[in-house]
Amino acid sequence: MSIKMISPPVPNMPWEEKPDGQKNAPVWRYTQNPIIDRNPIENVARIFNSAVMPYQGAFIGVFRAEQTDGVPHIYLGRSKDGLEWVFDSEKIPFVDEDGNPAMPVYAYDPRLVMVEDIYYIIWCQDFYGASIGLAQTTDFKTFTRMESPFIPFNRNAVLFPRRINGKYMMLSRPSDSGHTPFGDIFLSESPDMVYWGKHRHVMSRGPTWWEALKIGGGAAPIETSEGWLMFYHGVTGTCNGYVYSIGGAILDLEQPSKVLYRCANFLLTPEDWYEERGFVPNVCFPCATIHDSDSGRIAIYYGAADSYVGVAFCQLEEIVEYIKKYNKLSDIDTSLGKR
Ligand code: BMA
Repeated sequence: MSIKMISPPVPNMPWEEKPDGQKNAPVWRYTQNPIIDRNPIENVARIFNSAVMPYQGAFIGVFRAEQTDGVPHIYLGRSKDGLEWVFDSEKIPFVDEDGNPAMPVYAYDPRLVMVEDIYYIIWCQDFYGASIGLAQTTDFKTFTRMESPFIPFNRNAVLFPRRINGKYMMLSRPSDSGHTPFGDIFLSESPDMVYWGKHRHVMSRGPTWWEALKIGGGAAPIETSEGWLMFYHGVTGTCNGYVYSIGGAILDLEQPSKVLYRCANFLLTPEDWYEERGFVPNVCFPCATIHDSDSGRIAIYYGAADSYVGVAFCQLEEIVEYIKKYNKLSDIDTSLGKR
């Protein structure tokens, strides 16, 4: 392989070979999708938009669980193969720094990222308006809330898996208090995971139509020899509502507010029944990947129609080539993102 993934090998990651006759982007769905059905546990109606990662030879994840009262919270799940998941019966019991219970009012679209042996959960929560929640754990038993990185309104935050030039890096999408008919991806840095600043603009919505309305961070970027491979979501507005697709871009390794390549085509768009039909139809919403540096295999975990979790596969070299082949950048994307 000429393109390298700079991360540990995960030889037991879930995988299915590319089917014959694959057209368009080299991303293919797991044949047993969706991997999580409706009403997966008591008091939870749907699990979607969730993040997973390797842990102690198996897999662990934080799951957006829409409870039967309609309020989303985060539940922990474990899996031997990354496909069949067993969930805790209660939501994650967050505590504050003194160990006292500190539950968010609601919590949705969690991401899970390890930086220097600490696992961080990043999600959207109420902070007198929708904003970003942050917590850390080292053992998946005690989950300690941290300071909110940003004031409202903000969504779709995800951390980079390592510091860059000594700083923690977080992507996010400033928004409004509702369903946000606009939105670009921004980058913020922190020396300590408490104070966030040096904000930079990364990417604008559009120019191509599938992502014309808004874009937002998805999975934690994957470090590769070509740059940070980022799977994100892009939204188009139709006369029948928003449609969420998965896009791909490659960011500069040392200055990730600079976009090196950005694919003009979507990589995955709602096509199958569990993506087109559900609580919110036509949503493919990526939140995590599991990837193996030895084989270059990547499994993308995405929420489908705000009702299910789906998995799609791709191969590093093929996906990078596809992103480069259909690369279309604006001056705003390639600049440092500072005005
Ligand atoms: C966004 C978020 C996502 C959701 C999407 C489609 O604003 O709330 O959680 O998947 O809308 O409903």
